[in-house]
Amino acid sequence: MVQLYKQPDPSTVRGEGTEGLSGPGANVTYIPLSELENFLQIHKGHTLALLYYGKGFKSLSPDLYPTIQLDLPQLSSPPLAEVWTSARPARYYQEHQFNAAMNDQVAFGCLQLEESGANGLEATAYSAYSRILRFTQELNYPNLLRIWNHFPAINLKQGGLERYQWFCIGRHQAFLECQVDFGRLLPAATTVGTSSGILQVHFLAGRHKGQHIENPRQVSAYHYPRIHGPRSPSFARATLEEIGARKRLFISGTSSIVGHAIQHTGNPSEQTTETLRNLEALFKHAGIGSTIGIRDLAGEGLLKVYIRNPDDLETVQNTLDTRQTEAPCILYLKGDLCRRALLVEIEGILEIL
Ligand code: 3EB
Repeated sequence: MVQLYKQPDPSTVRGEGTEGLSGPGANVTYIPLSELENFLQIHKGHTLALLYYGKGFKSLSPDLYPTIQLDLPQLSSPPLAEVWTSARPARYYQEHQFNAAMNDQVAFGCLQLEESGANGLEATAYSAYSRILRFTQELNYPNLLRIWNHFPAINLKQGGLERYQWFCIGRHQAFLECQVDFGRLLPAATTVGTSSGILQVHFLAGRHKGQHIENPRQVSAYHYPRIHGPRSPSFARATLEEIGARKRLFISGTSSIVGHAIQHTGNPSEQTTETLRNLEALFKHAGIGSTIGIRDLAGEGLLKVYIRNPDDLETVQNTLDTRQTEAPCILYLKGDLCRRALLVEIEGILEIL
């Protein structure tokens, strides 16, 4: 059985935010809500973004930095928040529906857009991506490293297509206009449906290049055949960031898809195991780890596990063998995955030492 390894004592990554402790670029950690206020105090002026998962949080921040509340209910406890910080002091940027925080190496940005007009989600996704691409060019963070997309009713059919497919069309069009080869352009991503809200897109971009990696067990998403939608999903399976001595792998939402077909319909345990096989193949292909399990990878990581049906939580946890992990390193979230038959999806950030 593949076991997910444990994150080292978080106190070692909660220091004063010096480069030695927390690395260049951006740092990310999950913090129990009970410790959040203190953590934000310590990182005053160095916070890049704050993410809440679920509903009804009272924001602690003065909203200088992107604060994002995603209606992806947490299935495990204690409830956690996700905080991105910077060793160097952060600068902040704001325009209509768009917040960003940056240092001299990376920018973390967030767009929150109401769907409007006849084309709704397609046009809104196009607008979001056009603005992100313009922002990253103009402020000189031209390399996208990681993107997350969230919107409600992702599997709902509207005008002959599912909303996810409309989203893919708008996103694809914006990337197409860059006139850059998709294999070099597209970063790791996640697209998971929320229970409520508007279109929320957040991203990390850098002055340094990321290396985008595909999975030999899976057809590249940007080459998916048209049976999955008129425009293919625009993302890489992973992006490897190298900044100074730091190496970090941003792993896209990964699920029980081999080739381009879903495996194990209706079986959450098998889907989880298939997902782990995909992750192992990805790691091997990226030259980190091999046939060994995730837990054997040196370093530390953060994982998000999205589950469609909360009743599957225990099954998924048992299959991952993480029930004993008293980890603030795994967030279990209820989310709607972009194809109806998908029951579980795993994404992660692995620090490679
Ligand atoms: C898949 O492999 C599963 O459209 O941004 C995973 C990660 C998935 C990102 C996206 C979709 C996306 O096709 C779905």
